[in-house]
Amino acid sequence: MAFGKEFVWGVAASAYQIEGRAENDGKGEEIWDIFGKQPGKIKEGHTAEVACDHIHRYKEDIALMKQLGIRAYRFSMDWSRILPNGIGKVNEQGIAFYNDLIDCMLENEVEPYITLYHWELPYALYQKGGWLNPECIDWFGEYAKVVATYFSDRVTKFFTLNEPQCFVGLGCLTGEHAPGIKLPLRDTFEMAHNVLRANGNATRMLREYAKQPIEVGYAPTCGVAYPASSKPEDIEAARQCYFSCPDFERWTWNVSWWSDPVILGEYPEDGLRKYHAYLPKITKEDMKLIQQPLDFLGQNIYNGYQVKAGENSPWEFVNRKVGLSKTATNWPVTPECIYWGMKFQNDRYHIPMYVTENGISCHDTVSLDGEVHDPNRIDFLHRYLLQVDRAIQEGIDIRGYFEWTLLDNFEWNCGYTERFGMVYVDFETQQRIIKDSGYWYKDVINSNGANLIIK
Ligand code: GCO
Repeated sequence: MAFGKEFVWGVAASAYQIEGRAENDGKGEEIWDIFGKQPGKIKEGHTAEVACDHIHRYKEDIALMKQLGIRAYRFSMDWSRILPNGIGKVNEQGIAFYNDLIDCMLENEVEPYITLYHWELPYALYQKGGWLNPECIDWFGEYAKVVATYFSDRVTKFFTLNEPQCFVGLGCLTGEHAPGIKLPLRDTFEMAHNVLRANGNATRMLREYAKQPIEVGYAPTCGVAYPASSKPEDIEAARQCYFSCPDFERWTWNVSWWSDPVILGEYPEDGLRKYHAYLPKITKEDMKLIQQPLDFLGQNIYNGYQVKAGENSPWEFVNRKVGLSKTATNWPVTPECIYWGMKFQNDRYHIPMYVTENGISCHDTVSLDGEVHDPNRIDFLHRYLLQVDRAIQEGIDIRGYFEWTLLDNFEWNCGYTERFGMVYVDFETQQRIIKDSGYWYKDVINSNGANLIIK
């Protein structure tokens, strides 16, 4: 196995999905609170009022990480817990919670990786137009300044945004996620441009107000186009498809539109042509603000789709083989996609990377023996990690792997109907039960991947 001794073995989670509320915690409302109150938006009417009660149980949860030998925790801070109105007055209770959480991690030798924004938009800012209001550039910068001011004395790794593809696309183009609106196409492109500028400003503010040298990255996602064969023409077809700009109805499911400006300093040519009629004014100053240097790029990779060189087109989609393994969320199990995704990203951006999310929802249950046996999750992670190792063996600079996720939690509009955790949560009692995959991941970490070798 090629995992170096510095390789980071972590888990990822997000504030809204696990924290819940505490009495008079001073936290402001956010878009998911309001969205969840609308009938039919969240499966079975579930809400995140309690979630995993992490706000009260974080010491127990960090102790679980320690027990499993987990070395790093990519978690998000809830913007509305720190700045209840999004800007202005800081909520001291929110600061105290995250101070305690970080101190608890450090005491348990778990390195904190902070994500500033994992979809927790303060409702007060949404009422001012949210990401569609260009003032979001200053709002996000102010929030980043507060986080750097209070936490960068102990935290040196930061991610700015999690998956703009989702919070712009699902939130404001198709409306399946909060705030659940369907904006005119033109507005979604303006929003995306604001988001990228806000990302640049937050990156700049983190660095300016950090108490010590820090590293900053960002964590986009997307399904991965990967080749149907090892033929060079199929590989090139997959690469082209992966970085292409999709048609309008699903345009945000896009790799290059969200990463080229940040890393290469310009929007992809084919997107500028295709989306021309819907684009906002884009200035040189905008592009300079967007292209703040990053120390690493995160990638949330779950699955992909096969393409081959087309007869009369650059690529053709290849039908999935009949009976392909699926997860409980009905996502395909496509381990090769993580190799090809990291390879293609490396070839284009030449930047250190982390797998910032990878995991699987399974039909987990507590068996008669009181344990939670999840062989499908173990097999899934094993196959994907072998592909991560394959990429590292080819010299791709992958710094670490954050498994999604430690605890079964609030899976957005699916509520608690999906279980992604390595630790089972009984949502009636909040009891945690480490699943077989949690103990397996402990062996992966302890052996630095040596136990992945198939004898
Ligand atoms: C995402 C989000 C996570 C999800 C996880 C499982 O990638 O959609 O970052 O919050 O819960 O990916 O869907």
